Formats: sequence, structure tokens, C-alpha cells
Amino acid sequence: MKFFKFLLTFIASVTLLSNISNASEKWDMALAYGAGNFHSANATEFAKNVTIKSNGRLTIFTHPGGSLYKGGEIFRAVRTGQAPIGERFMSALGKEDPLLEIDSQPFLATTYSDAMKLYKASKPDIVKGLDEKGLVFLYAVPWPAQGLYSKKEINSVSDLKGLKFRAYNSATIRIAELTGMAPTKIEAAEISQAFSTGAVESMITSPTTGKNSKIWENGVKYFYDIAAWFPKNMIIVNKDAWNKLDKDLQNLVMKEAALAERKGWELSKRGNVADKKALADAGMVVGKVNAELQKHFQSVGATMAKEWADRAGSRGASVLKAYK
Ligand code: PCA
Repeated sequence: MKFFKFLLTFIASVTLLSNISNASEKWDMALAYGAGNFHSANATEFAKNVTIKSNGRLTIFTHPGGSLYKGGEIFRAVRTGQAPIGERFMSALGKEDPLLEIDSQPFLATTYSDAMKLYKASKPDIVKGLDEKGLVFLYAVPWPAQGLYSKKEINSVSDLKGLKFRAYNSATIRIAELTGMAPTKIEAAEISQAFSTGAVESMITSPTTGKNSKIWENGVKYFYDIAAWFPKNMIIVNKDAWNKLDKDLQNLVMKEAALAERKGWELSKRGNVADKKALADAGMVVGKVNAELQKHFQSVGATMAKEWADRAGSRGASVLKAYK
């Protein structure tokens, strides 16, 4: 009897130990945007599902709002393994790979279905490029359509001249340059402060980000729905961390990633309608730019398309061919 009890305890401890040494990985996930943002909420749901469905063999803790690493630090942090997993705004990484900023080229994809087509056409090369940098790509989700916010009314190209403009990547900096605005790069988390102190007076971003920053409380009255592009966030994993998971666990993570991607696109589409309404409900003037301005932005887009094609070379050309 005594021996039997001993045997049971022995088996129990061995099982426990092997569980701990085998799997039981813990990942801290760096997220740049606030907990209330749909990207963060979706990533949190993904993390929870992986944790539950792996029976705790992989636990993912999310850190929204740049609390682990700020947006601008996340790519490097994941690449160097300081964070095993994180989310990054793809088109801020044009210096790493021009293909990563294909989704911020104005007027290339102006609907969700074109944005999806562009994503599918560019994904294989993007994934390969990231793999060469020691990163595993999990999924990508777009922000709602980008529009122009301004403290004052914009009726002509000359109204844009000299506006202090909040930019979030090279493409928005370039738009500002080509339209005579004065760009400064500022993280999403600092938007409210930048507008309230008068550091900036205009920006191009989604209705979602304007809503999340309660932009109407900072003297911003106008939103012009240009809807010229749908920039994406991507979730990436450090390859060394990835290789510590066995095949089953890797498959589970990929399956949950595909689900999160699908849900994320749906959430984005919903936000594209609901968040614009939220801006209007908060008293903002929500509309379109006039024909003159539309034409102006379109010609800026054409210039940028040429510049991007030069930077992206033959890889870029073959992605564009696959897209069109
Ligand atoms: N919001 C993010 C990126 C694009 C968007 O819609 C931002 O403004 O930083």
C-alpha cells in the first residue's frame, strides 16, 4: 500500500515536472495602442484563446498602450527577443522593407475588398522578408479608412499650406511635404496632448483613432473622409521564441492567428461606420473634401506611387502585378 502511494506520488511529480520543462512557455505581448482600441481588444482575445486552448502550455500576457514597449520600439524589441511577440504598424517600417508600406500608398486600395486583395498579393514577400530578419508573421488587420482631421475648415489647397500636421509614417510625412503642410511624427498615444498644446492642428488617420483620442475635446472640428488607404497592424513573433514551441503548439497559434485576422477585419469594417458616426455625434463636421482638393490629393498620390515604385524595385513591381 505504502509503495503504491509512493508510486502514485512519483508518477504525479514526474508528469508535473515534464509539463513544466516541456512547454509552459510564457510570452509577454507588446501592444502600442490603448486597451480600448479594437486592435488591442482583438489581440487580447487571441492571447486568451491560445492560453486556454493550449491548456496553459503557452500563456500570452498582453501589454496594451505601449506599456511594455512604445510603438516605435516594438519591431526592434521583438526582433532582438526582448519581447517574444508584439504588434506593429506595418507602414512605419518602410526603411526595413518598402513592401511593408505598400498599404499606405494613397489611392492604391480604397475599399476593404481591394485592401484584402493588396494584402494577399503582398503577403508572401512580406512574410519572407520578415523571416529573413528572424521574425515569424502571424496576422495583419487594417485600420478603418484614413481621413483628414483639422481644427479649421479646409476648402482649398491653400488652406493646407503651413498647417502643423501630425504624421505617423514616411507616407504621411511625404503627403504633408507635397501639400505644403509642416509634419511632425507623433505616436497615437500622444495625439490628444499634441493637439491640445497646439503643437499640431491637423492629421490624417482613422475615425477610430480620432474617437479614441476624443479629438473633439482638443479643438478639432472637421473630419474629411478621404478614404485613400487602409494601413495595417501586424503581429510578429521572435523566431527563437517560436522555435521553442512544438509543432502542435505552432499549429494552434497559427490557427488562432487566422481566426483573429478574420475577426479583426470585421471589427475594422464595423469601426469604419460606427466611429465616423461617433465623431459626428460628438459634434464634429464629418464630410468629404471638395473636388479641387480631391484632385490635389490624387496627384500627390500619383507622385508618391512613382517614388515608392523606385524604392521597391522589382519586388514591388511583381506585387503590384499580382494585385492588378
Ligand atoms: N491609427 C494609427 C495608425 C493608423 C490609424 O488609423 C495612428 O494614427 O497612429
